[in-house]
Amino acid sequence: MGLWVLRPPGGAVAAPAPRCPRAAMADGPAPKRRRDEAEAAPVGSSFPLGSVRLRRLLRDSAREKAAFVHGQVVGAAGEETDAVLILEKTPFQEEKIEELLRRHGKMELQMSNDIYSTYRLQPPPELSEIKVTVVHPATEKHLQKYLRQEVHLIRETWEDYKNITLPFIQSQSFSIQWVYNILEKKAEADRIIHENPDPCNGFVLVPDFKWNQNQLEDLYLIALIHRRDVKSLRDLTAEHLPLLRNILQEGKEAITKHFGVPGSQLRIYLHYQPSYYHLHVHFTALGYDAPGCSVERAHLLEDVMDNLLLDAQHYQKRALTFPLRADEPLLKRFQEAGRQPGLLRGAAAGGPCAHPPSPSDPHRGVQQSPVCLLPHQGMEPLKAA
Ligand code: M7G
Repeated sequence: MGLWVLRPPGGAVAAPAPRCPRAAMADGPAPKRRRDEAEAAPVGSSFPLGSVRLRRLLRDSAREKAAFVHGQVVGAAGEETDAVLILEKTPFQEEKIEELLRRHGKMELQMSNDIYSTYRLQPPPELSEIKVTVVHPATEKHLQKYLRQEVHLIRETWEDYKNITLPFIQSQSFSIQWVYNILEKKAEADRIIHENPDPCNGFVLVPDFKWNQNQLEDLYLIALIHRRDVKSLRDLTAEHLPLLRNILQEGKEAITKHFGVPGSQLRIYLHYQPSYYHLHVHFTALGYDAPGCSVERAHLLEDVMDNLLLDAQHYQKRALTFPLRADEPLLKRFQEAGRQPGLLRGAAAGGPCAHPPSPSDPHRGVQQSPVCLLPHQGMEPLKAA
């Protein structure tokens, strides 16, 4: 996958190759390189925005002031490739507000009522920046990721993980070349905020590409671990506690030092499921309602560490809940395995309440959710959006 970064990469010093003992739970071969990686543009090259043809609007958000666009890029030989463009109006910066009020262009009254009035204001170009995130060439999976869709909750037992999720992510997950580029200082080297170079218990802390670093309100950084054998929360055991401790302590210290934000104002968490299966930890400003920070996806790092202290195999025993978009292939796999009964109106998949209880999901066998309808309440499977 090609990602256009705003600044050229810094010194390309390769990090030492991690030589950790293979994690007990990190099964399966490393994901294969795919076609989209091979075709990605060299890191740091600029993107031909002007030649993009608009295919469709995947999603827009009035609240986030963002549009997710499917575009097509026409190459020199006339070949067409897909791209995802995310266009976002950037947050206000306090020190620029006065300038904006003084130097605005046209100001048009929209409505006035008693002491209330609204206007349409045209700011000078340099104060009306738009952040553009480009994914090119984009895969079908990228297009799906940003397409507005219905979302459903999955409750995944450890057995589900081994039998359904793991084989799926080994065959289909997003390329993590961008992560290796950061770890090997081939991209974003000049953005690194902190690094612990230890191959087993070290990590790199960089600003997330969702954050433009102009204001602290939406502060967002990610810690990417050096070792390459931990895909997600599911692989974590007590063996990883020193690594997690380093991320927590050094990550907080580095952010306080660089940005003046105290640890008590940081939300530090992992996603399950992540989009990218190379373990990473999210650091966001506590006051920022970051995408993916809700209870069905975010797991606070300190809670994860406590769970591992109490039981080294906690994440290889318990059931985990996560959201999936309606037409994600993983959802289909759960449905095919009869493990997403709540999606079916009626007992088409053997009945929503018919599963025997599982050791890692005490709720299984019990009526699970409000969409777990009785047979007479509706017979049609829900169609994917
Ligand atoms: P995730 O939990 O795997 O998936 O988080 P999500 O994208 O669905 O949240 C991966 C995180 O890495 C996200 O917060 C992304 O914004 C961030 N990210 C993704 N890419 C491709 C890049 C990148 O190239 N550079 C940086 N700095 N961050 C990225």
